[in-house]
This record gives sequence, structure tokens and C-alpha cells, in this order.
Amino acid sequence: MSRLRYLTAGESHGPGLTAILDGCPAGLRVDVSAIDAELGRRQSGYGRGERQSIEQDRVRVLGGVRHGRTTGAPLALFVPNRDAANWGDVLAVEAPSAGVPGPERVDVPRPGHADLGGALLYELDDIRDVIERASARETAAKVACGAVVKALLSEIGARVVSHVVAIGGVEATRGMSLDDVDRVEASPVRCRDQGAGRRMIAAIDAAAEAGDTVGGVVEMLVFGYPPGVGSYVQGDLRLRSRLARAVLSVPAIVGVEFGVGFEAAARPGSQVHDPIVHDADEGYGRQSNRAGGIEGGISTGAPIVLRAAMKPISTLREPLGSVEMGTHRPVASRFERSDVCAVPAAGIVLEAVVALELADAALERFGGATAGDLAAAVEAYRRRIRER
Ligand code: EPS
Repeated sequence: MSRLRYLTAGESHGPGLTAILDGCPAGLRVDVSAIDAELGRRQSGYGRGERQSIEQDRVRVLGGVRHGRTTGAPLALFVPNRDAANWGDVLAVEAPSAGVPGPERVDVPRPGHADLGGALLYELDDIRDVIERASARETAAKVACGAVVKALLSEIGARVVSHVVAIGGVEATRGMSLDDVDRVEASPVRCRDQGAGRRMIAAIDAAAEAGDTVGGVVEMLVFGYPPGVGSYVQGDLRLRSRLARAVLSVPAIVGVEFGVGFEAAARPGSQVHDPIVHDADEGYGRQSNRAGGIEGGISTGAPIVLRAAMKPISTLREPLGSVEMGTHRPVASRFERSDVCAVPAAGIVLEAVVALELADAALERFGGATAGDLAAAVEAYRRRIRER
């Protein structure tokens, strides 16, 4: 049973994005500037579009926090859209008055976007409704929730980090430690390897020049996550199935792999599995971490390692073919202001959804009305298995 859950609402060019984060234990420190810092990280990265120069995302906490601590009540978080001021009545809640023409309708769906599927599903005459909610702008709300639970994970000694390991076919070395975090954050493409980072930037420039877009791969690592979370007894309790679902909930993510990942399919078992060892002080461990910190659906205590593949942004300056809805006339797709590459930003969103899923799984496993309860239960379990 899920304990921690969140919902978001809001449109890309409406007044703002709202998130409700329910099930957060009481007594957790909430630092508004830390949430804003995460929102700022999401806005950055080489290859982003003009929208990011309009926004300067800041959260308003509208509920669930008092004097810097969660109260146990649902948190209500609001991230205003500064750009809303430039959109006039396009997103108005009220219908236009009789005789007043409404905003221009969007009737050409962009390939790869939710445009066509959404217009057909919801029987819409104007694709604008789809564009507004399917926009990756929504991920700001996810990041705000993720920032709150990152503090909860820190109470149990866990930290989620990420870096970019591929953009537009340029690959960088996988794997990072906490010592690499500053180097990753200093890179415009969030790449640990400076040479590969420069080639990634060149790939983004070339795509921009050609009116095209590029995707890539983000690697996430979770250090210090407690062992014993998740289970093999039902498929939906497996920690990998939970994380895969969370990762694939991020727009444009088309694949996920754990540990050695897809390479495991080609290797013999002896080069995939991790030998078990025992240390008098530390208890059980593994000699290697090819499994990526999860075996049998249960966290092992080793770093959780997963990668997500992001497809290129669907809006192309040099558009693919489409069809005008209504007339069925073949036309070139529309161009709407967008990013050339959002892989570095996706890393921040992926950190957030992974943090939310892992915090939920830990709460389900260890319980806790307060953050202190949770930390004490995790410590008791760590002690129990060390002594076995
Ligand atoms: C985004 C906001 C959007 C886009 C982009 C990401 O703002 P706007 O539509 O006003 O330019 O820049 O959205 C997409 C790439 C997409 O496919 O929806 C953001 O804040 O992340």
C-alpha cells in the first residue's frame, strides 16, 4: 500500500503548477530555498529553449509546513508561471463572451507529441488543451515534491544523484561517486567527462543548426539507501518494477535499465551476478554491484544504479509531415517554441521521481508518523541484519 503520493495540476501557460504531496511524515525539515535550488537546476542545461529565460521558478508552500517543519498534513506546493502574463486570455477559465472570437485554434498535431492522441481521446477541437497539460513544464511540480522527499531520504542516510552519460550518440563513461557531484553540476550538459561534454555540446549545436533535436541517457545513482526495501512476493512490490514505472512517468523517457542493464542479456551469468561476502563488522555484502543494488526485487544496501533513455524532443524546427485535423489535408507540422535538448534537465526530474518512489517504498517498509520514527526503524533493521 502506497503511503506517500503526489498529484500535480496546472497548464504550461496558465497561472502555475500545483502539487499535493500527501503522506509525508511530520517533523521533516523543509527548506524553501532548497526546493527553489532544485527548481533552478531543472531550468538549466545546454540546449534549453527561450521559456527558461522567462521563468525563474520559485515555490510557494501553501499547506502542510509550519515553522520550517512538516506537520503530517498534505503539502500544497505552487510554482507560478511568469509566462502566463504573456498569454492573455488564451488559457482563460471563462468561455469568451458571446460574439467575441476565442483564441486561434491549433489543428495540426506534431508527430511524437501527445497532440493527436489527446485530441482524439478527449474529442477536442483545439490541440492547445493537449499541448498545455502534456508540456514538460509540469515536471517543475514533480521536482518541487522531489525536493521535499530528498530531505526525508537524507534522514535515513540516502542521496540520489544523476549525470548525463549520452547525448545525440556521444557517450561518456558510466559510474560516478559523490566526489563527482560538483564537477557534474558545473558542466552545462551535466557530464562528468569534460571532453565528452564538449562533444555533446557540439552535437546539440549541430542539431539546432539543422532544425532538429537530440535525446540521450541519464544515469542515476542512489547512495546509502537501506537494504531490505521491496519484495519478490508480488510483482508490483519489486523495487525495480516500482522504479521503472516512476522513471517511465517522466515525459519523453522511452527506456530504463538497472545495473549492467541490457548488457546482461549478452553476458554469461558468471559476469552478471555479484559474489556474496561477509564481514564481521558490516555483515553481508557483495563483491561487485553489477545488479545495481537490487536483487529479487529487494534493495541490497549497495548503490542503486539505473539509467533512463530519453527520446529527442518532438517539436522540430524543420518539421515532419502531419495532417490538418478537420480537412485531413497533408501539411508540414507546426513549430512551437521548444528545446533542442532537455536531457540535462531530465536528470533533475528523474532524481525527483526516483526520490519520491524510494521514499514511498521506505515508508511502506519501515513506517513512521515522524521522520524520526522512520530513521529509527531503518537503523533497527540495519542492526538486525548486521548481526545475522
Ligand atoms: C518546458 C516548458 C515549455 C517548453 C518545454 C519544456 O515551455 P514553452 O512551451 O512555453 O516553450 O519549453 O516543453 C517541451 C519541450 C515539451 O515538449 O512540452 C519546461 O519548463 O520544462
